[in-house]
Parts: sequence; C-alpha cells; structure tokens
Amino acid sequence: MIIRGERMYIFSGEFHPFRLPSPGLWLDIFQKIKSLGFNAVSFYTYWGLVEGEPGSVQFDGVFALTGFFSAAAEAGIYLIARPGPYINAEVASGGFPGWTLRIQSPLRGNGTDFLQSINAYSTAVGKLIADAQITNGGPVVMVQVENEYDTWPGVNNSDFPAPLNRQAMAYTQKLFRDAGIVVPFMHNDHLNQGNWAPGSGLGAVDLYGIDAYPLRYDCAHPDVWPTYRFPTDWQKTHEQWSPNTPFFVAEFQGGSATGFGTSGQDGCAALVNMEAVRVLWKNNYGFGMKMFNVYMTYGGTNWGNLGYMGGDTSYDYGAAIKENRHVWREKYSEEKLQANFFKVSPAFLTAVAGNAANGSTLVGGNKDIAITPVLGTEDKTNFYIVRHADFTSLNNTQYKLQLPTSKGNLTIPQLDGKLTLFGRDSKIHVTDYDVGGIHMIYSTAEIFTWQRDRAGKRTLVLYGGEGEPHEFAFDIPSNTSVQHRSTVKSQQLSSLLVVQWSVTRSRQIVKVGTDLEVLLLWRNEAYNYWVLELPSSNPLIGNYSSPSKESVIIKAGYLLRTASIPKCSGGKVLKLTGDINATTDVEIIHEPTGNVTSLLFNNRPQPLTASSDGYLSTTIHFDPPRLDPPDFRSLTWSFINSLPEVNNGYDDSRWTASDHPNTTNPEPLRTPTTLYASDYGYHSGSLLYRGHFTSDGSETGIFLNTSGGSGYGYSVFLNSTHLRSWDGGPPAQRNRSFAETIPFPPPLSSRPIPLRAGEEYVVTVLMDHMGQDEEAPGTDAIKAPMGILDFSLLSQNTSRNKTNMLWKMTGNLGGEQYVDKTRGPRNEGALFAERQGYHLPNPPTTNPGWSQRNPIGDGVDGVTVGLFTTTFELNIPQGYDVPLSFVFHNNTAKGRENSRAQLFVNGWQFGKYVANLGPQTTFPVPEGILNHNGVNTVAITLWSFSENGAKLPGLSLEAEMPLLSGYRKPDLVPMDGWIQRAAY
Ligand code: IPT
Repeated sequence: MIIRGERMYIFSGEFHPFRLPSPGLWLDIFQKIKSLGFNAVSFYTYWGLVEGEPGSVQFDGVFALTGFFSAAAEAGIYLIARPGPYINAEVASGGFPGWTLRIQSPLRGNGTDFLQSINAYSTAVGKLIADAQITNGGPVVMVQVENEYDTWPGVNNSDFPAPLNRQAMAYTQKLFRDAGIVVPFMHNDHLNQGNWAPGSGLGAVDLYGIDAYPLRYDCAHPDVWPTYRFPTDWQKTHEQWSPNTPFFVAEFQGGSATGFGTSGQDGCAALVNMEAVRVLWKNNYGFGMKMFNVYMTYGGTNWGNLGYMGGDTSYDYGAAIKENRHVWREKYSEEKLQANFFKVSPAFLTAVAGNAANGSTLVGGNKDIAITPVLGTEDKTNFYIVRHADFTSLNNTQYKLQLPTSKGNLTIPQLDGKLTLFGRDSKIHVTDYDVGGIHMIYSTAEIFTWQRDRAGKRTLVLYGGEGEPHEFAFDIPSNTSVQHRSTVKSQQLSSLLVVQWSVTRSRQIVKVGTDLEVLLLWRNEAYNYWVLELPSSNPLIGNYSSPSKESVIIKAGYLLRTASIPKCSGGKVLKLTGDINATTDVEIIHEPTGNVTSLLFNNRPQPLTASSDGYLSTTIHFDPPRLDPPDFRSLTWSFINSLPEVNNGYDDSRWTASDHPNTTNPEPLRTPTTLYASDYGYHSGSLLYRGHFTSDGSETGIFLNTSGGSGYGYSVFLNSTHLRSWDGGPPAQRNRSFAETIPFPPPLSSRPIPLRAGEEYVVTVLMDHMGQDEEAPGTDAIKAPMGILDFSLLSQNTSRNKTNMLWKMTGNLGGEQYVDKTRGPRNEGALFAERQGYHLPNPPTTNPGWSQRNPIGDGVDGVTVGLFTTTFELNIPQGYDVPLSFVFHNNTAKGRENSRAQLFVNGWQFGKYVANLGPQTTFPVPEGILNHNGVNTVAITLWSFSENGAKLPGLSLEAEMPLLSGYRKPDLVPMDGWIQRAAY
C-alpha cells in the first residue's frame, strides 16, 4: 500500500472504541499500539448502539467517533474503518439493532425492507468516516463494507432461499460512496475463496483480504495447537484470487474469547501467546504478506449487555494489550520485535514468496525444518523463514543454512557449529540486507531495528533466544577495526567479516569501524528496547509513520510512548513520555541528531551520565503510590427490593400487552400471541413476563419453553409464591433455551393454592437475556427469538391450556424508546430497579421502601432480586495510572452459589456475574467510568435463585500493577444521575 507516495507495510491492530467507553483513554491505546511499531488500527462501529430507536442515529457522547479520529491522528495511527452494518465481533446480533430482527426478509439479504433499514445508519456513519479520510486530512485510509460477507445466502450458498446478494453488497457500498467515502474498499474473506476480489463482478472491492484463526478457539486446552487450519499455500491462493493487490490478512487471530460456564479467558491468552505470535505470524510473512491486521490487539469490555450470548463481560481476548490496558510484556514485546523489523526492511515490500519446503537444500536437507524463501525483486535482499516442519513441535532442532548470497553460496554458520531452533519458535534469516547503506551479507540472528544518525553511524540491534548460536557477516575492508568482548568471535574470511556469538543475558556490543555498532541482545532484554519515531517536520505527516522519518532507540522498561527533540530547546533536549512499574534505567542507544544533552521524562528533567558502554543514561525512580481502596463490607449500603412484581396487587397495567397475533420472526409461533421479546422492542439485559389467568380450579402447573441465550436462567412465581428457578447450570448447562413443566405446589394453609375456580392468578417469569446470537452463515438464525417460546397451563380443561392466559411484559424501560441516551440502548434490563433508574448515581434512598442492607453481610432472603447501592471515594495520586477491577470473591468452598449479580459503576453496567457458571470474577472498570479522584457510586443487583437467599461472599476493588505513567488523564464520562422516571 502506498500512502502519500511512500510504500508501507500496513501493520494494524484491531481495537473497538465501543468496548472502551472512556474516550479519554483512546489515546492511551493508540499510543501503545504505535509503540509496537504498528502504523494502523482497524475498528468496527456498532450500529445497534447508535440506532437503538429506528431512524434516530446518535453518535454522541461516548459513542462519538470524532474523538477516536483525533486521538488516532495525535498518536499517528492510520485507521481502517469497518462500519458493517453487520460486524459479527461477538456483539449482540452481530451489531444489528434489536428492531431489525422484526424485518420480514432475511437480514443481510436483498429485500427492500432490509436494505432500507441500513440507510440511516450507513449514511450517518459513512459521512463521519468520510470526513475523517486521509483525503480530508484525517487518519482513515481504508473502509471495509459488511464483514466476512461470503459464505452467505446467494453468494456461495445458493440453496438458501434468498435472491443474489451481490446486489445487497453493491447497495451497501453505494451508500458509503454516496456519503463521501473515496478511500479503497477492502474485504475480509472468511474462507479464502476469492470472494469480492477485484474484478470478480458486482460488489468487488479494491483490496482483497482474508480472515484466519488457525489456532481456533479451544481455550480449555491451550497447549494443543490444532493443525487442521494451519495455512501452507496462501501465496498461491492469493496469486489466484488477487494477483495485483498486496497479500492482506485482514483479520488474524490475536487471541480468543470465552463465555459463561467455560474454563475462562486465561486459557485464551495461553493458547494465543507469544509463541503463537512467533510461529504463526512468521508463517504469514512466508506468504509475502504485506498488509496485516491483528484481531484483537486491545479487546476491552462487553459492558452494558453489548455482547452476544457466547461471551461474558470480558473481551480481554488474550490480546497483547490486556483489558485493563496493561501491556502483556511477552506477547506485546514479541509483536514489537516483528513490526519494527518490517519497518526498517523495505526490501520485503517488493519481495516475492516462494514455497515452504521441508528438508530443502537451503537447510542442508534437514527434514525437521521447513524453510520458506521470500525473494527480493527490486532489492537483492532475501528473507528466509524457518520453522519446525511440524509447526507444533516442542523440540530443539539443530540446522545449518545453505544460502545463495552476493558472495556465492554460503554454508552458515561459517565458523563453528550449527544453529538452533527451539520448540514453538520460528526465525527470519536475511541475506544481502541493507543497513542504512552498509551491506550485510547475512544474519542468522533476527533484526529488531537499525537506525542511522546524521553523522553516518549505524546502530543495528540483533536478538535471539538465550544460548542460541548466531552469526552475521559484512562485506568490509579487511583493515577495518573490530571491537568486542572475548565472548564474541570474529574472523575475516576473504572479504567477509564474520562474527559469531552465543546469546547471553547481558548485552554484547560489536563495533565495526566508526560507522557501525551492533548490539547483540537476549530476546527478553530486547523487550526493554523501544524505537520511537520523531515527529515529522512535514505537518501533513506529523506523528503518522513514514519510512522517511528519523527515530530514536531507547532502552527503558515497561513502556515508552513518544519521543521528540523540540527545536525550541536548541535541539538539545530529548523529550520522552512513557510508563514505569519499577525503578528503571534508561539509556539513549541512538538519537539521530548528535546534539542531545538532556532528557525530560514525562516532563521531568532527568540527569544524564555516560553508561559503561558510553550511552547517555539515567535512572528513573519509582515509588509505589499509596492506595486506599474502599472496604465494601463495612460501607453503608442502601437497599431496595427489586422484584415487587410478585407482590400481591402489583399493577402492571402500563406494561406492554403481548397481544400481537402474528410475528415476522422465522420461528413459527406456538402461542396464540407472540411472546418473542423482540416483537415488543425489548432486546437486552433481562425480561419480565406476567401471565394472567382466571382459574377453573383444575390447573396443576405450567409448561414453559423459554430462550435467553447460553448461560441464562429464570425464576418463576405463581402470585407471590416461588415455583421454580433454573440457574443455567446442569442438566442443560449453557443452553440457549430450556423447556420444562413446573408444577404448582401442593396446598398450604398460608398460600392461596390450590387454585380456586373463578379467581385471578398471575405467573411471573423473570428471565435473563444474554444477548442475541451472531449470524450463522447462510441462515437467518440471527433472528432466533428470546423470551417465552411456548407455554401451556396444565389443567383438566385442555381447550383452555393456552387460550386463557393473557401476557404482559417488560424489558428495559421504554424498550426502543430507551431512557438513558448517555449510556445507550443496551445498558439496562427489565429489573424493577433498572426501570426506575436506581442503578444510577444519587438514587432516592430516603424514600419509602429503602433500607440499609449490605450485599456481602446481609444479601437477600429467598428467591428474589435486590438492589444495593453505595458511594465511595478514590484519590489515586496524580501521575499514576492504576487500573482498578471489581472482584467478586467466589466462595468455592460453599459450592455453587445460586445467584447472579450485575455491577453498575456510576450507572454504567460493567459486570454480569453468574456465580454458579463463572468463570469471570474480576471486572476491570476503566478510569473515566470510575472517578479516580472523587466520589463514585456502585450499585449491585443481586438475584438469588435459592430459597436460602444469597449474599456476595465478598467484593473488593483491587488495584492492578500501578504505573508511573505518561498517559493523559482521561476526563470523566457523563454520569447522569437518577431523575424521577415515569417508570412502570
Ligand atoms: C471473525 C469476525 O470477522 C470477527 O468479527 C470476530 O467475530 C472473529 O471472527 C472472532 O473473534 S469471523 C471467524 C469465523 C473468522
């Protein structure tokens, strides 16, 4: 891809603004991605969060994109916009608003009703993206229309009864073009089949890309690398589908996600760890990949019910940047090593991939090694990607290289011994590589970076695993001085200076003449090195990446964000921003001007002295901040019953009557009127139904078939008597729907049962709603209804089984006319306390009905729901970035706790906790949602499934590793408090 006339490797990380609804932190993520050496971010936008009410598109507040665009520009990150309308992304309905589920014709199809439904959103988001295009001075360089729109009705899957969807694709593209989008359109093909490749017909795009998730999703067995999706022929398929565009992996597995009742997120991180980055990314380069996007690079949070039923609140994804915004050192650094290499290796951009071969002569016939050449065209540089023939191998394998070079065929190492490839590792060896005008004949050690200063000195940074033997060679006059310690061997072999060493934990340096300094690093030591671009004097480029920019190389610690050498200081001051988690030595390994004499770190002057290797250096002291987390057990909490619906005389007259005799849903009705929640505008959080009937004296129970999505549960009452609660556990664990007959209890003197003929009764069903499923390719399954699918009163009078019950329902207050415009259409569910707005700051806790009760010590009695709310103050010292998480203590000794809780922080739902299914117990809440320097409101809804009641075994606010940080402190998001609602 060529940007402003410069050929660039697109290295992009996926990051969704809607999963970090604290806009003041977007710059932090962009900077952390930029410091990886990436130059781009790919992002989805989520239609369902901005058009909850049909026709009213609201890109405001935390949903506004303008702040996202300006933060990207400030960090110098190009953007790949992926506005859908369908996005998948593990979000409810794959991003579609709930109301689209009522559309008659197949979603993503060619029906007029569907196509018209996307108009308002596509036009609005298209206009916002168009304004932010590079052609208008903004960061957006590419746009993806739709998502993986390929194994789709009418595209490949002709047996689905839908018209040809090429027209739907073309229609959507036209909406975006009409909104002013002029940058290239791209596609991410799910199955690498050439769908929508340039020239393939109506709806074809400019840039053909593929998706790939080779390690799949079995986070319960993270050590098992599946082999059935390991790619071996992508250079051939790309040549076949799109020979005239760069090979583009538009989504590559950067982790994986989990849901309720699974083994948890940590396994996903372990599955797609730094070893996966080493082996699988390098395999991609072996196909000559020149555009790359890693899904996810920062995952974030499924706050406010935005996720689909298969996921829990965390969308950490095992990504390089964790949900709490910490960098995951090993994985993040591995990505940083690779991205920086390609930044300084322009020869790769015109190199052509050959075929991988096991036991090739290039590795002396060693059958345990696979080697893939990627051969230079415009430059003579060749790249050789080496991995184990069995890419899952845990063995250490020895090999020699036999490579053609400008100095003839060389057997490498030339001096002693063999090279070593450790288990689950892969290497990029280079030949005839240009180090800023100095010709390197080969290097077996991998290149992190090289830079050239204005006086012509090159600094080359090489790295390898501990104990690995490595060798490089330069074509250099034999009288050149060569200096190094005795642990390094050097030898002149005819015109070649050959240097060999074994990687040690401590740095070794080789000085060749006056123009070249080579640093030999242990990989884990290289993790501490940062290559930061200096801002361009060309204002059009500014902080964006450009091959013509100068950079500094700094050895530091946890994170460096930015570097500049402002002219106003006479060019003497290097300004760095970054984060430390411990007292950290900083060394200026390379700065291009030769003028720097002083250093500012996060705007504080740091004394510089020369280190033993001669670099200007300093020590930055770290003092851990004093933190004073609240003790939730001893705070005073206000409490209100949140299930008054089962009280005698509860008035549901203003609830929605579930009286539509028909549905547009493909799921055929089994009830006299539809009870599908989406038919009445309720799409998230939880659902409440009240079924009224007049008894004929013979009813003995009720059959209920409900659907709430994987991990849902329900509680059923007859008048105020609890009949049955199903907690989502066995026997139907994680079922998306469940059917059972629930008997009415035998008579008790205190209860109004057995039922008396002629009297009115009400069955109340409170059920959880875990988020609509994503689309299943080739079907309209996304519309699978939530709510009551079927019911039947068991009575002797069979003709009355269904007909004599009249149902009313509610979900979030107002349904699609949702009340909380600040937090969007999905933040609230059907619970009484949510409908009243009691989860918000400043609830009316002195009103009747409220009492003092603690969720930890007291909890709730019997099967019911309670809302607990309190406030606490935080005062995190200035200058520190301290990620905070709410942690539910899981009392495993007590066995399964039959309860579920929602966590609201300043009104924002940041946790859905299912005690008996888990696995998630730690809920990070970003600063901005949490006020780190002031008062916060925390509210908890606690739903007990047990007659014994429920309490939280414990709840704490825990600080993750504190950082003395160069981040910009985020503004608080809007935190509208409680106001009296016309609630019902
Ligand atoms: C791919 C989707 O495009 C993306 O939105 C997300 O859902 C991802 O999967 C999984 O996390 S689709 C997959 C079939 C490659």
